[in-house]
This record gives sequence, structure tokens and C-alpha cells, in this order.
Amino acid sequence: MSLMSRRHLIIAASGLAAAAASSRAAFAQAATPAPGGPFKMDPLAYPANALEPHIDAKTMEIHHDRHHQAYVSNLNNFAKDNPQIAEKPVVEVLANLGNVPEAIRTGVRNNMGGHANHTMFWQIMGPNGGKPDGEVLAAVDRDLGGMEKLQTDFNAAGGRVFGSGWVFVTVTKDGKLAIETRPNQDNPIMDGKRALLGNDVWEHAYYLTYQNRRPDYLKAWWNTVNWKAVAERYAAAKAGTLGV
Ligand code: MN3
Repeated sequence: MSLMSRRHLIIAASGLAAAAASSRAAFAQAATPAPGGPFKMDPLAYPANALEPHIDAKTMEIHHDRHHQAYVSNLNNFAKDNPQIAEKPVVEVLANLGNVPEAIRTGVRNNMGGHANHTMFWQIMGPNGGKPDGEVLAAVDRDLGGMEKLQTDFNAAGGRVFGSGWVFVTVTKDGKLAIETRPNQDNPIMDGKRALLGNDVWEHAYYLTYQNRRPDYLKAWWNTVNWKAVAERYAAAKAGTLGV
């Protein structure tokens, strides 16, 4: 074999080896699950189609498995270099965003806010959600003028959110309720309040079924509220034990 062809073969062989190695690397990368980390999300406690016809299954799947998951994955990426954001409860971090390093503060605000908002959202919805009663109903009557006025005012507030955001019923530690909105993924925890319940008015929450008809979504959404979960949140808020 001439020197030239031997050299050519070696180059060709090493090229093949490199190609094989890079294809193994590509395969390994594709086969590796999404990077884990300290932040986790719960699976939905009910099937994705359980809220139909008010919220369609495809919207629920994309919303939970992709949108919410993206907030959690982003948090885990931040936690690689800033593990301290995972060392305290989410409520504590959100209530003290000024303590988060400035370089990641906006990212933590958006993604941890999104994680908290959506965790609450899945929890306060469900099939066969019942009706408000007991202490929650008494507080709605006292502070918000009754259920009918609550729904009218909440839907109007949600309709007025320009762009993306949330409409909440907030609750103080002494059980007082108020209707409030927040832009983007902000959460009432950020200014010392708590969400009793809330509705996501980002277009991703409703567009497949309702397109531009946000008011129709806001109206239909009340059929999905799990009032037992809301009652538990109300009791926890008053006891000072409410999570996100
Ligand atoms: Mn959302």
C-alpha cells in the first residue's frame, strides 16, 4: 500500500470513528430525558378530557405537559448555577424576589410565578366540582357581593387584562377576599397576598376552543372550579399553611 493510500485510509477510518462517536452522542442526547432538578410538577389529578366541554383535552395536555413543564425546566436550569433558589419553599422565594441574584431575578419571577400559578390552577379545577358553601360562600357574600356578582366582576376583570396574565380571588390571613389581576406570571405572593383561586387568561389557556372569545372562556371556566379544593385553600390561608 502506498503511503498516500495508507494515510487516506487512516483519515477515512478516523473520520468514520468520529462520525460513529458523534452519532452515538446525538442518540444519547435524544434518548436522555429532560434534565431533572429540584423543581418538580405533579401530574394532573384528573384525565385531560375531564373538563370538557369547557376546556378541551388538547388544551389541557399542551398547557400542563408543555407550558407548565417549560416553567419547571427553566427553574431547574437556573438552579444549576443558583441552587439556593431551590433551598427555600417557593412561597418564600416569591415573597422575597429582591433576595434573588439580579442576573436571574426576572427569569425566576416569570418561571417560578408560572410554576406557582399553574400548580394552583390545576388544583382548583376538576370534574364534578360541586358548589361553594360554608365559610367560602359566607366570605363571598360578605366581601364580593355574592356568587353572581363575584362571577360578573371576576370575568370583567379577566377580560380587561391586556395581553397575558391572571385574574385571581385573593385572600388575606384573616379570610378577606378581593378580585385582583396580575400581568404575565406574577402571583399575589409577590406582594404579600395569596391566591384563593385564579383563572389563566393567557391565550394558550383557551385559544384552541375559544380563539379570540376570551369572555366566553371566562364564563364557561366557572363550570370547572373544584369548590372542595377552594374550601381547603381558604382554611389553609386562614391557618397560615397555604402552599402555592
Ligand atoms: Mn398558562
